[in-house]
Amino acid sequence: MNRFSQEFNTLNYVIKKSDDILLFAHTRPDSDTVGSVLALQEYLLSLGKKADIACFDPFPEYLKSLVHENYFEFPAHLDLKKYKLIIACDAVERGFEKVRNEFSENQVIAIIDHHPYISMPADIKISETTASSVSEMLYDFFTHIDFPISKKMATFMLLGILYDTNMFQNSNTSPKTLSVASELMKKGAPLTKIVETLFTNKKICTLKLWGKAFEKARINHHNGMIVAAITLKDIEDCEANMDDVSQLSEILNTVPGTKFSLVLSEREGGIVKGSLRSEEYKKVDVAKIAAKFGGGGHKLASGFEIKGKIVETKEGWRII
Ligand SMILES: [Mn+2]
Repeated sequence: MNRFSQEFNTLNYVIKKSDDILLFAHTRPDSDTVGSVLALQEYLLSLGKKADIACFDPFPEYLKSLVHENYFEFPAHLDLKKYKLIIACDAVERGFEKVRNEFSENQVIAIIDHHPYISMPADIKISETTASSVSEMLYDFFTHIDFPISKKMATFMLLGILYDTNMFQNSNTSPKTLSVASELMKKGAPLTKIVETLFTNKKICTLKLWGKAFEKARINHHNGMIVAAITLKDIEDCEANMDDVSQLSEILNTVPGTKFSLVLSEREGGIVKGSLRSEEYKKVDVAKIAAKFGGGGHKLASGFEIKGKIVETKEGWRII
């Protein structure tokens, strides 16, 4: 029995009763939010439902070799009132909170997330912090409702799991995560192709940007932090894009003798994003560090956003 049996039953009941359904992916979509909404969309389409996907940012370029259709719509281009059911998947407090209040009483809101402290109200709330990813939670959903998972759905869910566990290297990888991944492979999910898409197929622009970050990285021997900063100019100089920044904090966190990594990256609109990573044995709670800057996340993977821009000084970087 899954602990969400009741929520899964309710969600599936509402799905069956709704013709127009909206799926919501989080801002700066990662492969877990993408994999989740695509797997759900496949399921909904197979039931003959209309299912749109909304996101405040475009579909990630690097996933277009794996996914050839069903890209995202900007919320402003959709008539949000027409959907009977809205399902937000993964990091619902990144983007979905901006539209949450535009829905009325007679629309059903479901949220599926694995991030801690989800305070957003919803009619159906499925929140499991021990799950590796929302993709893993959806596997439970499809298994619970006894729906045969297609090769496409399996591919999307394995994509989310591999991304959120950093190829089974993060401590959110449980024995169950591995058995779910194994089941998804049995259903035809192409492990090697997904790994290539996510991790090993590195464009020269990505490597150049990483080279810049590695060259600039500094270790603070007092607190064990390894930090690097990426400016918008770095990204422009390397002809790279924001997707290329995402793996940096994971890689820096592998440097021996460090306790946690911090990657600061400038974003459009005068925002600096901080991305923090650590490992269980290093005994640092990076969610607490992120919280000091108004952010949040997991103990071993968290982030924050602050207004400003990055300036390099002799002592290190400053955000002004
Ligand atoms: Mn996730």
